[in-house]
Amino acid sequence: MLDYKEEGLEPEDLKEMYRTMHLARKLDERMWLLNRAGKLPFVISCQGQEATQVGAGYALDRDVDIISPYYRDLALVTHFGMTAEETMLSAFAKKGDVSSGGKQMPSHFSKKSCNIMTQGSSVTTQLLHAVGASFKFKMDDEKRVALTTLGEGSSNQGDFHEGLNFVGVHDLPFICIIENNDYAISVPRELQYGAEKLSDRALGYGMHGEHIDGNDPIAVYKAVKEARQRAVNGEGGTLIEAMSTRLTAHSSDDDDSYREKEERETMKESDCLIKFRSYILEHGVADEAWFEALEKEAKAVITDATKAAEKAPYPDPEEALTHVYEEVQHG
Ligand SMILES: Cc1ncc(C[n+]2csc(CCOP(=O)(O)OP(=O)(O)O)c2C)c(N)n1
Repeated sequence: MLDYKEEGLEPEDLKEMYRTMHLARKLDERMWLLNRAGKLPFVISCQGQEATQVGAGYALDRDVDIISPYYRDLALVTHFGMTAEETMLSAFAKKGDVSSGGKQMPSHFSKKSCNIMTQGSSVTTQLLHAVGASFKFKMDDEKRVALTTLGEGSSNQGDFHEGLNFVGVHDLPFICIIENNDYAISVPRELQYGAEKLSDRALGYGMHGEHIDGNDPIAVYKAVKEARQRAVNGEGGTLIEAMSTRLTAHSSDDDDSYREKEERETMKESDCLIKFRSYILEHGVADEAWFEALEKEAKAVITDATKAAEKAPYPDPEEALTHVYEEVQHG
């Protein structure tokens, strides 16, 4: 892992980053348990990708920048202000769900007040939304950036190439992170693309490209901070390929049998949460007691959130068409 001091980070920054990564991991684990208990219909995980997500979020300015995430970005949206209760309300498809009032699939995050853009289920469409936002920022001469994320499989969609070409032509304040976790559902990366590194594509779009260790939150923080600086300086977009490890199967509807047992065992060694915990201990940033207190705090927050979401009402059938089409005033 990179040296946090060299990147201008303080011990308190590392603790805040770890706290968000940990909360997202524990929320995710709780949702899988609830799924297996038959209480939640569907879960799709951030587990293993928290370092990329929190490192990136931490380098942005939450007050002005916009994120256009994908379904695996629970840690990123948690950093941007999605609460544990809001995550649970969405997972239980309840009326109080901030993203869609319980009408979208879970993990289709959005929260306008926190600059989290809405998303559809077709992969890579979120990239175009971020391109549009960054085009607006440029036209209005605003010092803001739009950041989007996606999996490496999604980087083969037409939307990806069209969107990044547009960014390159107009030098937009835009950052794209490919969270490369090696699989698209169960398809390994050698069957998804012929390139050695997806970040090399940046050259063809006329923008800066970087290939980084996505399991190191400090490396991701550095890459995104520099990308943000270039963007607000008017130097255009950045394509970052963050090599990550997806610790779960694609979703609660899939199994992990496409991976060899050996691979499943070794991937635990690259678990970003465990690695970051060791780093924090080794650098004397926090002690065991701090981690224990954090564990208790997260457990209490998640239990309260789960209870509140379980008790909350479902949307009324009459609401099926609200927030879907523009509401027209008659008469
Ligand atoms: C346009 C489109 N095609 C196919 C799907 C079905 N689908 C959902 S997720 C997914 C795999 C995406 O893999 P990747 O982009 O690598 O992300 P990961 O889930 O591995 O993080 C597919 C094919 C979809 N949602 N949208």
